[in-house]
Parts: sequence; C-alpha cells; structure tokens
Amino acid sequence: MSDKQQQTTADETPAEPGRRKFLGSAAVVGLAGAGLGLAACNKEADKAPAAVVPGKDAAGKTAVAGAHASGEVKPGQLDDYYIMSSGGHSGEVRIYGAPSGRTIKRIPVFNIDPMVGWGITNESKKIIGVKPDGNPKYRTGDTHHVHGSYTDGTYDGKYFWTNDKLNNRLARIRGDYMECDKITEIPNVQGFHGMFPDKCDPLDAKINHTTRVFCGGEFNTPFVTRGPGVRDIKNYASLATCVDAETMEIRWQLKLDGNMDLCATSYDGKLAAFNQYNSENGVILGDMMSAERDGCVFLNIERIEAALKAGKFVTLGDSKVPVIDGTKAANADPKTALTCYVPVPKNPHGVNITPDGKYFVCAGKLSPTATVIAHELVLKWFDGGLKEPRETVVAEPEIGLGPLHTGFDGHGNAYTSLFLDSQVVKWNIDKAIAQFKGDKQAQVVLDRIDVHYQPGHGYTSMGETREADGRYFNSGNKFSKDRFLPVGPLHVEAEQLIDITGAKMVLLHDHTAYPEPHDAIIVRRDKIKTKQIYTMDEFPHAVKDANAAGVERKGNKVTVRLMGVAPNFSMNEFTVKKGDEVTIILTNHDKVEDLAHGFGLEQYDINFIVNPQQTASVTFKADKPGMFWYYCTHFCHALHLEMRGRMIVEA
Ligand code: K7E
Ligand code: CUA
Ligand code: CA
Repeated sequence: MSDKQQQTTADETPAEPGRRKFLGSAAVVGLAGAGLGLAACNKEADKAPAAVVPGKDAAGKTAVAGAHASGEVKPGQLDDYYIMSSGGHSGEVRIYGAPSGRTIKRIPVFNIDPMVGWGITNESKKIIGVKPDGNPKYRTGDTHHVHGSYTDGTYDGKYFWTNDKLNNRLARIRGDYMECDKITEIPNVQGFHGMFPDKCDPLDAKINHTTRVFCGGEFNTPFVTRGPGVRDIKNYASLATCVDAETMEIRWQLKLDGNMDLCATSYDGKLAAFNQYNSENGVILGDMMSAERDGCVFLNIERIEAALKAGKFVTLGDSKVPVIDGTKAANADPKTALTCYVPVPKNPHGVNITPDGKYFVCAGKLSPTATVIAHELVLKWFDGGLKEPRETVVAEPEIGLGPLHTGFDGHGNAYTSLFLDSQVVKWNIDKAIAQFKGDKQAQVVLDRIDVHYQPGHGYTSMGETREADGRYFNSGNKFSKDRFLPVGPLHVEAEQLIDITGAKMVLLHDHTAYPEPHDAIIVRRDKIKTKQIYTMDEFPHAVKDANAAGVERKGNKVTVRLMGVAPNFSMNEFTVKKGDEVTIILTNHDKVEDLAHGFGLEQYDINFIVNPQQTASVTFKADKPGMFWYYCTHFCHALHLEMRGRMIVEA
C-alpha cells in the first residue's frame, strides 16, 4: 500500500460528498481503532495465515481480519472464496480466487474457445445451437451478471446463471463441473441485461430454493408492430422474462413501461425489482435523461403467476411465450396490480437487497443519492395500504457522485461504487433512515476509499445472501491507466480487493481482469463442491473399450471412435475418402485428476480437449486430400509430443 493510498482512505467530512479533506496517515491509523482496520491489518500481514473454516476465524467465530487478511495467499495455500465473474463482451464467465485475485478458470459460454473446444465440439454446439450449415448459431455474447442458485437464502452451489446482453440469451453453468450446460434464447427483447434467480417460491412454502430466473430487457424494442412501424417509438416496450431454473424454458414475459436495467429478488420470493433509467422511453440520450425521476419497478410474482394461470396474456409474432400486461395503465389499482413503479432519482443504476431482506437499495447514477425502499412497504402498497408508491422510500442519502452498485457487509452497512468520484463509499442504512426521518445528526457516510479508477460493479463476500460476512469488497474498476505495465492501447481492467472488516476500508491489492467484467459474486468456498473427474456413463456415445473403438462407415458418413490413454490414442492411423463427413469421438480413459488430452487435427481447424473420463466429438467434411497429423494438444505425459496419429484422406 502506498503512502498516498493511506492518506486518501480517510475523509474528515464524510457526510459531505464532494468536499474532501485528507488526513495524514498517522491520523488514519488512529481512526482505525480497536484492533481493526489499517494498523491491525498490517500486523496480520506478517503472520502466516492460520487454517480456518472459510468465513470463520480459528475459534469458529465470523472472521475479522483472519486468514489471508493481507490479501496474500502463500504458495500451496487455497483461497477462501470463489469470485464468479462475468467476462463482459468476451462472452465468458471467469472464476478468480479471493483474496488472491488469481484466475482459476475461464468458462466459455457465449464465445468460441479453442482451448476446450467450445463451439467446436458437437456437444457444445448442441448447447449453443447451430445454423443449417452446422456452425454455431452465435459466436459472440456479452455477459454482465453472474448469480448463483439459492437454498435457504444462501448459495447451494448447484447452478450459476449469466446473461447475454448481445444476443439475448440466458446461460446456466453447472456448479459441479463449472461448465455451461444450457442456453435459452429469450424472444421479443433486446439488451437482456439484469438477471437474478429467485430465492424461494411465494406460491409454495415448502420450496425454499431457486425455481425461477428473472431477466430484464434493457432496450425498448418494437412490441406489437413488425415492418414499417419499427421506427415509431410509440410501439416500443420492454419485457421482463421469467425462466424456469430447472428446465430453462420460458414461463412468462411481462410488458413494462420504461426499461429494465439491473435486477434483485426478495428473500421471501414475493418480489423481483428492476431499476429503470429510461422511464421516458427515449431512443436518444437527451430523451433518456429528461425526467428528474425514473424508477424501480417491483413485480408481484404471486399475482403474475395467477394472471398466467387465468389466461390473461397474449403472444407475439412467432413466439409462443405468454406475455402479460404489467404496464402502469393496466395496473393502476394496487389491490390487483402486478407491478409497483417506485419513483427514484434520475437514471438509477443498480438495485440490491440487504442481507436481512428488509431493504432494496437503488443507486442514483445521475443523482448523488441512493434510494432505500422498504420491502414490507412495497407489500403494503400492494395490499392497498399506501397512497403512493413513493411512500415505500425510507431513505435517500447523498453518498457521492455517480453511484452504481451496492454491496452489504451483513452488519447494516452498505458499500456503493461511485463511478464519477472513483471511490467506494461505506454508509449505514439505519443512519440513512434516521436522517430521512429528520435526524440531522445522523452520520450516514462512514468511510470512503479511492479506487483506480472509475468503479462499475462492486460486491461483497457472500453479500447477496443471508450469510453476508463483511470480509471483502471487490471493486471492478473500468479504467486502469498507470496501474500496470503499459501494453499498448488496450488496457486490462483493475480489480481491487478491499478489506471491509474494520471501521475503515483497506485496499489489499490490485489484480487484473481481461476486459471486461461487470458483476460478480464472492462465494465462500465450502458452498461449492466440484467434481474433478467425469463419469464415463454420462456420455451415451463414450468409446468404452477396444471393441467399441475403430472406424465405422455408413455411406459417406464415417465415424472414428478413439480412446485416449496417456501417451496413446487407440489408433495411430485411419483412412477416409475425400468428401466424407467424418465424426471423431474421443473418450479419455485416464482416471487421474488433472490429466486431460487434447485433439488437434492439422489444417482442419479442429481443436478440443477431453478431461478425465469425458467424451467429446467433432464432425467435419474431409474436403482436403492428403495426410494430416492429429496430435494431443494438452500436456499429459513425458511422451505427450509422441501422442499423435495420421488421418489419410484418399482423393
Ligand atoms: Cu456494467 Cu451490471 Cu451491465 Cu453496472 S452493469 S457497471
Ligand atoms: Cu495426451 Cu498430451
Ligand atoms: Ca431517465
């Protein structure tokens, strides 16, 4: 940590955003107080981290500045948390370790990845979908959010979902193999942005786990009219979509006024909230910024499901998805309304729910405020107990410029990224509510820390669960100039891990992220249970033994069944004819963890791997005659280079 950083972590007048006076570092250490914050943390750094249960200290209490408090994870040690991160327009999902910031995995989802063969193997193409020519239907995507499945209000490690803003798809990642297993294309929308799984079922008290995933449409798009009417914005609307978590089929869509940006769901399953920055329904920037207030719209899930059951929906174009009317005009009576539109200052970005389930926090973006909306008051509005939706607002503190996303520590504090201020601000929710009620003495803002630079998303360890533990806040910064070695025009993104165990936030370290992550979640490591070896039976087409292996011809379709056992393929040579459609099926017979084989076929643009006990296949046209080596691309053995064979294509 530089001296500059120490000096800029403190703010003499935290309640006044925009006016900052900096204390000397000595004063900061003094302020840190009672064994927490800077002084304590630096001391902790000198000790070797003790073995602890993740999230607990050695005595089993919720950890404060415990293992790895310095952010250092020594060689051979494991991280305490998984950071499941979006990859932005790389189209992938990444896994980092926290606190180290080490990249542990990149999961191809909407992109093409030659390393694992995503978009190249038949199995992955089946998930992505193919065009008539057999190529993947899409090659690109734009992931912004990753959220996990819940049981009892916390992660169960079963699934993770991510959105594709570009081609409007929802993808699911299996928590056991950490691989994408399903992708659903969402009809009738553009700019599918915010996404959040529900946490339990409001219709069935016995279901305390995720059964639905809510997806927002950020861009208003032509709703009914196709053809010349597509230019007329009077025909535009946005749709929220509900996807079944298990089947990944679409259950319903809901037509809304304005647009949807981010999403959060309540812990009781009753509400899903979307912040809206374009209540104006504009198509140019000036129009989208014209209103002083936009909104946060709440969906009453129970009532929407009832409307669906009662057949109160239409369908659009070729799509069979039921579309229900959630517009303001159709939902004026609170007692029957499906939706509640709460006015929130100018172009808000981000909506998050507190770990106790009581409050939704919607950040202002163009307003220096965060709006706190009480969950029970939204329900009260739906019961007819409030006159105006705005009466659900219980606080609206000024916290700084360009507030975007908020994380929580489980101790009543919120941490909001301030894009324009290049800071993260820590503020207290109860104090903000007291201030809103008129308590002028209430000290709402507790701390600020500079980040480098311009943070977008920020999120806390377990902060989206009832088990928020207040250990780390990760700031996903959008600009990194001068933070890393210059590498030409394209800059890497700067992720900064902040210790939030003390009264003052402490920057632990910078780590890099290839452009360009948005949201992520920090999941305690015991929540995730992965399998490192597949079961051969999971693959119906597995090449199980020597009898199954070999070459089979049916007309001009040739199937080549191969086994891989380090350092050999089961065949050193096979012959096909020019013009044949060749399918190669490869099963990895090694059972040793970490022993993958690859299959690269020279000049045929084929490249994929098989993990232990996995089967994968490719299909291609043998359109070039000659001899082509196939070789193992993944280092597997001392004789890995020798693991190869020849494909002869006869003219
Ligand atoms: Cu980048 Cu969540 Cu798409 Cu905010 S979003 S920063
Ligand atoms: Cu098998 Cu390298
Ligand atoms: Ca607006």
